[in-house]
Amino acid sequence: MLHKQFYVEQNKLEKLIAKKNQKSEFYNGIFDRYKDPILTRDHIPVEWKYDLNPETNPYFMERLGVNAVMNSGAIELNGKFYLVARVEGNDRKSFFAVAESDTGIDGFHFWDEPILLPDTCKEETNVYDMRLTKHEDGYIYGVFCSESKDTKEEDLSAAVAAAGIVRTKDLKKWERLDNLITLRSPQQRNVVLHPEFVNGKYAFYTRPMDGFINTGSGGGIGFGLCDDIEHAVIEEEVITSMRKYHTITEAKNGAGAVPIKTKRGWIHIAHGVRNTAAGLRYVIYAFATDIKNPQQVIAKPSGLLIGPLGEERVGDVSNVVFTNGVIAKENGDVFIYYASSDTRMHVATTTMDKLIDYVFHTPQDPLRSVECVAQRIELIRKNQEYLKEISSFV
Ligand code: M1P
Repeated sequence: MLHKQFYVEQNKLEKLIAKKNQKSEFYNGIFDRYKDPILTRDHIPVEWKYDLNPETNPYFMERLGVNAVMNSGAIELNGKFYLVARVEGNDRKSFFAVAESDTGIDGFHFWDEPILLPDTCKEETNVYDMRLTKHEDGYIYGVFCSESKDTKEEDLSAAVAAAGIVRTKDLKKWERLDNLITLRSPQQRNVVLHPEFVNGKYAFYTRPMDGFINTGSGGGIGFGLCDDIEHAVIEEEVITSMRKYHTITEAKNGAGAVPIKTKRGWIHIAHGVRNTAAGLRYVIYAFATDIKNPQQVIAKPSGLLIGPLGEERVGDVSNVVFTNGVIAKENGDVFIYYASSDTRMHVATTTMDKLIDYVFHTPQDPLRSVECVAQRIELIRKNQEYLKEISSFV
């Protein structure tokens, strides 16, 4: 017989999954936010955490708790929304699990079991932050951070980050390929596979780093090509989107979701990091690159697109929003999946037309306070003129 608490927990889970999500009152004309997170540790199936047998678990205790559900890759398949979520156990190890929804804003529920990746990389300790690319070669690729202990350093927490690569056709059977090798960069995180061939080659956005935490001389988002995806090696890596002093990307600049193809160029939803007295602050921003030459930045609106707001500000790693998954539907609807404070998943919705307008018509960051004020005064004066003009018609 099942413990009576099983029914309580199962009921809570079913209610949570059935709860309809609603747009919040937040407004900026660019995207909508929603009242509820879409995926949290409370969405984890009961049988992933508890031993249901009263003989071996008489107190109905959690045996394998889950701490957080965050940074999720996203993909649309046959009209359904799928997230490959980063689930972090109470033991600090992350793993991947597929959750699906019919609407993209609510109803997300996990498949029966998390993904068990082929164990081909014995030194790997942790895996996280998968980006899902529907590539024109017919496969769905998952590129993620593969983390191992840095045995060359004495510091116990020293680690090495590399880009792991898997591929699938159905999100069920996963084939592990060799980790990406970048000849010029010792470490990589936030690597994204471009969905199309570039000059007949596989193209990656990279984020070279000197160390595990510090990007050091790693100047921002890089770009490189490789011939063989099964043994991917990037010989030449160029920095296409630099970090900049006193901007949202001063400390780190990393790719986020797989870029969206639009009539004006590739739109990238990425993350920028600055340092503060309270620690690193992560925000989401957007930019566009040329359709034929996806390493060339052609538009970069000023500042952040999504910053942590309200309850999003607090969590395991506070003051963080992070994205590694966007779904752009054929009808023009866009779903930006983002995690707040390394704790829970949210969605922001917009449309392709709005995103294009935002990216190509928001002014650029002039990089100095005095010029930012001049930019704002120009807007105010134009508005004053316009208000005068329309009031003369009344
Ligand atoms: O804790 C914030 C984020 O830190 C890392 O991102 P980055 O490599 O840009 O510093 C990642 O570990 C990410 O998972 C995490 O959300």
